Amino acid sequence: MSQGTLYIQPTGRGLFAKCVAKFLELDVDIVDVTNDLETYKKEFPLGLVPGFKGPEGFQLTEVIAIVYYFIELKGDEKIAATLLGSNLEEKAQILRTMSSVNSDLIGAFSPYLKMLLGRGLPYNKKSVDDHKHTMEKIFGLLNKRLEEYTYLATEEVSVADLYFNNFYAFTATVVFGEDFRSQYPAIARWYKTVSNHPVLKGVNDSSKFLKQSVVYQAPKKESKKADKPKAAEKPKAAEKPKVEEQPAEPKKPKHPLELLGKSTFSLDDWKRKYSNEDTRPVALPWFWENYNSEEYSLWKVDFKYNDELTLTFMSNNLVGGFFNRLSGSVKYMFGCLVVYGENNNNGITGAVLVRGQDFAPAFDVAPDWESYSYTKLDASNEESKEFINNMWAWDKPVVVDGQEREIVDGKVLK
Ligand SMILES: N[C@@H](CCC(=O)N[C@@H](CS)C(=O)NCC(=O)O)C(=O)O
Repeated sequence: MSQGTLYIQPTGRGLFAKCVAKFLELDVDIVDVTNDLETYKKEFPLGLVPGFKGPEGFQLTEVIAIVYYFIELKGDEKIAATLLGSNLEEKAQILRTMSSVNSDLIGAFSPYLKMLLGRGLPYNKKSVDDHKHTMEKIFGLLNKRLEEYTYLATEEVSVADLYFNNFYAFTATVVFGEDFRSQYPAIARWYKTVSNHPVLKGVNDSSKFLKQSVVYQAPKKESKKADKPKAAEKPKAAEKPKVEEQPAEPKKPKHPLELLGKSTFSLDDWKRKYSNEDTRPVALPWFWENYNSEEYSLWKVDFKYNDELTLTFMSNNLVGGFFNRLSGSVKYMFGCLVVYGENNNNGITGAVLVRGQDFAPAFDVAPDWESYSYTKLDASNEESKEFINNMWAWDKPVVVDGQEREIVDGKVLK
């Protein structure tokens, strides 16, 4: 019988809990909740991952509790003594290091990352500097420990080494470049040794570590004379963190597209078809039979700054945020944006149906709408039609710059 279900996102803490479960060869089912946090929250109201559900209603959150539980659950005294400590003092030192990394260090890193990348928290220089300072202090202490000892808490690789090792790789992949890491040479040395431990072997790829640390780029000043400067003058998505997580609100009481009146093509019927019927065999043929190109236009939508994207789940979250901010216009729109590629080499593209012949009145309710480019698609052109079908069915690789790229994720705007 399965020993339970571990709910994760495929990076950071979730990834770590999964690696421990695998190493211990536990019979635990792994569920990635990235795309369905709402269902996850029904059972884990804080919505924080990882979470664990064991037999008979036993439930855990908190990564430390989960990995400790897994290690004890294995029932192998030798493994438990090595990973969790073999006497009172060792046990306490390991727990202390785990706790400090998880709360002090990651507690500073998490808002730092969000502010720096403009993903979810407004940029605040003082706060970013404070968080960086906290992290430098902790990195400094850990580095000092590793100048004198081989491992962080005991004389062997403990769970604290493994946990910090995995976190270190994450920071090195998303923000901290060689310039930051080289300040802590003992940690860099230790990283190489510990990343070969069976729990982590092959999990993180140091060839993906950044050379240069990511720095925040202040938004460019907007042109004074126009309320809506041209796309080229607009700041990039990552430079507009202040508006990143604000919900979209229609600026005027009436949406401008309301003026176009009621259409003969029923967008609601289409959304129902799309949601309830098989996409290729039923929904798409219905769409092309009923679509009215005078009432609605079709757009290829591309994120302009694909080279700034890092982890695919973060790209997908970016799309989710964009769609949330489009909520003021969603009754005039339908579409899908997909994420193609892999971590540190991915992009966002898609196809969107919009009431009227212009994309702007629908999209401009989202403060970050100019981070995307919009190309009108001609529904009488077979190639365009094929692109739209592929984006909405999202079951085949997408061709980008002549290359086939796998679609890894996506979101529906409806
Ligand atoms: N204290 C919790 C924190 C878990 C946590 O913050 N997880 C992140 C992912 S690593 C998360 O779920 N973030 C989503 C959110 O903050 O809503 C633990 O250590 O397990």
